[in-house]
Amino acid sequence: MSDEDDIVLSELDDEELVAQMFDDLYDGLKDEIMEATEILLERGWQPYEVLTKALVGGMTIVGNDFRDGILFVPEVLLAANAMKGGMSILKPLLAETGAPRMGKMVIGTVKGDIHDIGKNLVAMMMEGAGFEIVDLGINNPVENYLEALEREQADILGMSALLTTTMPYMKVVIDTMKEKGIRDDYIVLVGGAPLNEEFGRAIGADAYCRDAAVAVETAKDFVARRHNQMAAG
Ligand code: B1M
Repeated sequence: MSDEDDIVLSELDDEELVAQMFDDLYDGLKDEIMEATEILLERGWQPYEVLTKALVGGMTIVGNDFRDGILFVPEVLLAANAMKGGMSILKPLLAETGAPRMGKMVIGTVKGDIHDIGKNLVAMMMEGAGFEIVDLGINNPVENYLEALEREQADILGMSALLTTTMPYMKVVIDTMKEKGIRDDYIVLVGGAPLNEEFGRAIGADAYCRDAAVAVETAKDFVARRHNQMAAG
């Protein structure tokens, strides 16, 4: 039996428990994360505190190591899955307490493209960082994006493309938004392996995001800027 097996989560003090949750998230241990989430709530932690201090805190470490090439896709998917376990407990409570949300993002892979692993990772990491996600799945024509942005009153549009043949479709979506006079109502973030910053600029996106961690940081930056602009104006 390893030392890990001997740890009784309920016997740890708050600080130790949060540190243990960081480790357990990193190792993708969903049951442990769910148990620890329940324990913190029983101890009187607010759902939003558990989300930000324990789950998002742990996921930030995962995101950084993913960005730096220390963790790889399978591990990140496991960590994201463990996080989802904790989130499933917090979600109804957060809705009740009306905790502040970071913003809402509509995300989908563009028309003609069925790659969704990267998009799913972005969605999970964004959710972990406190964003509300509306996932449109794969193979989305422009109408899907526009309809969802309006219906959901979203703040951010995220588009993913993995093929050189489908990435130009992102420009079709942005150009249509311009034609309809709604382009500046949304923060538009794009990503996918064949893209780069120059492409993002050329098609009129607000930013190209190299990976899921960058997507989270970029979204946070843009939302903060928006809030500041609104406060100033
Ligand atoms: Co395909 N595929 N594939 N494929 N596939 C690639 C993309 C390819 C580069 C492989 C190769 O030839 N070396 C190549 C594209 C070549 C090109 O266009 N220049 C290719 C091809 C050709 C094809 C088919 C055409 C093959 C065929 O049928 N002849 C076909 C296309 C089908 C279609 O879409 N219409 C096809 C099909 C498939 C599978 C179905 C088998 C499978 C997809 C399964 C799935 O997604 N459910 C698949 C896979 C797995 C790949 C590779 C091997 C891996 C992609 C992946 O999941 N990476 C890929 C080769 C490669 O990229 N090395 C390849 C892991 C993922 C975590 O990374 O998606 O880059 P990524 O996401 C990152 C970032 O890019 C960023 O964050 C993510 C996380 O860090 N990001 C965003 C992504 N989206 C974002 C959105 C954002 C922000 C950031 O919004 C804000």
